[in-house]
Amino acid sequence: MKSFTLLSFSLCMAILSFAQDKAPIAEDDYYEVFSLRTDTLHVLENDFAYNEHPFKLLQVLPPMHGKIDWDDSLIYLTPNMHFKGADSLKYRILDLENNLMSEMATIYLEVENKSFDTLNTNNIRCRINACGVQFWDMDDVNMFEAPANSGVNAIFSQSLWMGAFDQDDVLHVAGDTYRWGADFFPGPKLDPINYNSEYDINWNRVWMLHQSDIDFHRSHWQDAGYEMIENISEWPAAIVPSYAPFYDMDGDENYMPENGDFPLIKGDQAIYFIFNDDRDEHTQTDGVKLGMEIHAMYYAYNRPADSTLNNTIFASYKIINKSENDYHDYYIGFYNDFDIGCPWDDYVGTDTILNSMYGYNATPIDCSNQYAENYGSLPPAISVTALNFDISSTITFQGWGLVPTTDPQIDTEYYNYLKAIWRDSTHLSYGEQGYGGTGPINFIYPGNPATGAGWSEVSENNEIGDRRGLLSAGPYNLNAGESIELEFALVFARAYTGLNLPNLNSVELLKERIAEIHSFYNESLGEDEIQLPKIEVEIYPNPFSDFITIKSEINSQNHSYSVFNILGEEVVSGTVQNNNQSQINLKKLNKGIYFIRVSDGGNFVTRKIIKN
Ligand SMILES: [Ca+2]
Ligand SMILES: [Ca+2]
Ligand SMILES: [Ca+2]
Ligand SMILES: [Ca+2]
Repeated sequence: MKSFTLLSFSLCMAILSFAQDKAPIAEDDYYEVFSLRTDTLHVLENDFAYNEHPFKLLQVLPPMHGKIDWDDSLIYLTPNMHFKGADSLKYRILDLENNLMSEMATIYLEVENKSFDTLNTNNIRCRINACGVQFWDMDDVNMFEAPANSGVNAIFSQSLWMGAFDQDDVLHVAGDTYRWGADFFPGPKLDPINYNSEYDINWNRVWMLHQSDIDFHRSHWQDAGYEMIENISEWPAAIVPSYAPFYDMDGDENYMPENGDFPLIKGDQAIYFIFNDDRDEHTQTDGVKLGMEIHAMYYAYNRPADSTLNNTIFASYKIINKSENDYHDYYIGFYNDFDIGCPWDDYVGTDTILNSMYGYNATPIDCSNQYAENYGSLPPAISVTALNFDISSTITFQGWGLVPTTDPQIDTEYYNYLKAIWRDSTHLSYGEQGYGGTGPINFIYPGNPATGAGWSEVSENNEIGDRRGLLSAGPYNLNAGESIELEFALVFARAYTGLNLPNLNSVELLKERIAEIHSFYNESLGEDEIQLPKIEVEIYPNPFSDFITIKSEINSQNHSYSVFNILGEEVVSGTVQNNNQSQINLKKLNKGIYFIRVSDGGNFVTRKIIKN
């Protein structure tokens, strides 16, 4: 937090003598503040009243994105959880002797906030939030922009739902929609004694990394003067190793990036965060807490030549049961508010073969709307595609209309929807809009809208409108301490050609792309495993006293070694003469920690060594 005087005080002093009944002067102020942190604003320090009259705060108008409290001389400001950027508040002061008040002064704020960041490495640009509700700012603006920088969005929001029975058959439910209430909170599940404002500030955070940031760290961590970026030095594994995946270069099971350890991410760019359903009571579903901690990563590939990968966002959710309960009939759902540009003319569907629920425009030309940019004559389609699990049900419900098919109000209704059961406990059924149809079914609109085969919104000629949907998986058993990892993709397709109506051409292209994403995912399983140098080296003894031996199978003219101190300065180097086993004299080094790098001219390995 910084503040400075905008107008010279001495100039004001010069005109003091003319002013028996002049109003006091409140000068503008400037502060850098931080989301959720309460700062004291000493705004009167650059203000004055004439003739050294005493003065006090008279009126304070709050900022757009924060809460305030104030007394005669100080303002206490707490910026909102989800806002970042410029904001301002206003105040005036009162001369306590002549009772005149000042003009309004402005306090300009720059609000810093690490609770969200943007995936922007390919044709989709989206906002990722630490609290678990994705793509919108919890206020009015959403970002799942496709194509990137077009100003047009394909999804409004996404959030996690879950429900299960414990060993005593008590139902536990968590689920967010639009943050009217909240069931999920940023941060790990801890002993409640640790849930305080400091925890809230520290964990209201995401970590964004490019693979290139990590590559840079891997090749420069030993360089003198190297300063690693904050998201590498403060990767959550630095707090608790199990909080985030990392490569343990020195094998000590702790995340020490200064020793060459590095974060493990998927894709070319990733945003990582931790959230839980334990921090507070559930005010969205009113459900009983499950005690889950979720480690989530959204990631993307920058592949301009591959229009499928370049139009896909991936997500990975590792859900850890940190409670003492053994859960059964555990269902997990992803709630998606598809908004294909203009939200008032959309449809949804399910493709059970492709493990996907998708949204598409009901009409060949996207509607226009004062709030949202539209896609015009070539509306796209977008899916949520389960990658490493089978979907067990899909359903859509509305904010209005036939009561049993509207938004859930209480925990049992959220749990019903996770199992494709309406609010009144009747099951989703085949035909019309899935209520009162011809027999129970687990998936809504599984027909093909492009060909007209089966049950779809096109076959029913449904009224167009705003659509959202829930894609669920289960039932699972999840005992205390166990975890489950679910991965899905958000696949986007906008067809520019085709034999059908443009909106349905996009559905067909979407299905082709989903199939490609399934192949990519299945083929690349394991391929994302970190590519470590392929040279095998043994270095011993370690700790050592005077000599160390390098043993390897390298047959190269350029087989060399370098020894670095903990400041990254090279202290010894040379070529390895005998390729199989070479003893190096390190008598001249002081006792302490060093790193030895052995290279074959291309690859290298680095090991920590200790001189006793
Ligand atoms: Ca001031
Ligand atoms: Ca380590
Ligand atoms: Ca639309
Ligand atoms: Ca919608």
